[in-house]
Amino acid sequence: MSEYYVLDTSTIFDYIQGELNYFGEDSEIQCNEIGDGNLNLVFRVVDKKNNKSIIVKQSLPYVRCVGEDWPLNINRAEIEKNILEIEYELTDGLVPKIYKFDPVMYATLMEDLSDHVIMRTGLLELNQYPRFVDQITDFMVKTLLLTSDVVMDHQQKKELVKKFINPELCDITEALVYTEPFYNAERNNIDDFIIEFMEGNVWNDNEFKLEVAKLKFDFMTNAQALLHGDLHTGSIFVKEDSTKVIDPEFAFYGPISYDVGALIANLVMNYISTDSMVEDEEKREAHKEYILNTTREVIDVFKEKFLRLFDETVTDEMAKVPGFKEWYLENIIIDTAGVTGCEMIRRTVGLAHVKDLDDIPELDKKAEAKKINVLMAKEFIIGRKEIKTGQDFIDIVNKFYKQEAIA
Ligand code: SR1
Ligand code: MG
Repeated sequence: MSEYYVLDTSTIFDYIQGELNYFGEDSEIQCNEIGDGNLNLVFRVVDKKNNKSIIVKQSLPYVRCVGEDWPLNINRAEIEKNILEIEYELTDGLVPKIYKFDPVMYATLMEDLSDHVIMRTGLLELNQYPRFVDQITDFMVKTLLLTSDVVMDHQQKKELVKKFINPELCDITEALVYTEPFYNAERNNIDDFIIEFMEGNVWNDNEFKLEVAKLKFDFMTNAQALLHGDLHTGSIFVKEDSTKVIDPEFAFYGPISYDVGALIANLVMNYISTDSMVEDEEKREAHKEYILNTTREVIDVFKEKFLRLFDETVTDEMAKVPGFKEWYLENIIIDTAGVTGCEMIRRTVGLAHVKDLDDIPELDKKAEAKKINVLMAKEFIIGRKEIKTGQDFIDIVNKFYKQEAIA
């Protein structure tokens, strides 16, 4: 291709054949646009006869969920391709395999993972994933620790910092996660029932906002490791025995806590949603218990593997000083609690919400769930210095479910 154009279901088959000649002459093709994210087009093309399929992801020159009024650098497709290759290597395939990247069309042709489901959807259907904790902690520990100054040659690491400078996507996070939800910003997506509550509990609480400001500046200035940058349950594909992480277009060198905290927040929001939405008591309590155990284990197994891999791979002389690795990890967990809170608040009142909370059908229950979500988020942020273990995370969740409903 010599010029960029926006793909659609009528052009996608010829495009794939032109790039890869992927399908045979006898194929029976079905094409669908399956993207439900906020930014890009995603096509799934299947040859039903020969049981063969492929995914094509193309960047648009604007934010898909808003439209052409919000232009966005299409080069994010190349950042995503570059990081997927690194993550594939580091994690032995916990991300999709890339077949080809097209720098003119800003399109990536890659492995189809449709035998998996998006984790957010799977959790909302009350499914459980027995290999998830082991695989996602492997993903996080390997991608994060192995790209940090603890392990990498410092000059090579700085080359990666340069390569993965991602100003436009970081700007989105700085605005949508760390700024706009903390005042009555125009771009916020706020239910009427929560405006007064936000004024009373967040927007006028300067002591609390000071803690958020500290976390924001950590996000902007702490080039600790090569992050995924958007590791919520909508960026993870799962099935019974497999976990695959997708969509790392927000990747850049930032604080490790940003990836871990995004994941924990989305697990916690699923817990809150389950409590409000699932009527069958047995199913509801079983799923809530599964989510709490998963949350606890993600933190504890992450810590355990982090310390082990640290010992096996550390190269920096000063990082070998006794006590350093425990100090380093303790700060990551503290900030993980802070990020957990920020992600929970932005998914309640910021521009981009989550189905877990928005799909609660009864208005009263939705309002109560969103208020609990905000108050719990505040606890994660304000109390973060005391949060050191998986149990500390779930103690905060439990605290809210032992008290009476919030008016
Ligand atoms: C305009 S982009 C909104 C959100 O979608 C992405 O998945 C990121 O989470 C971003 O904050
Ligand atoms: Mg995404």
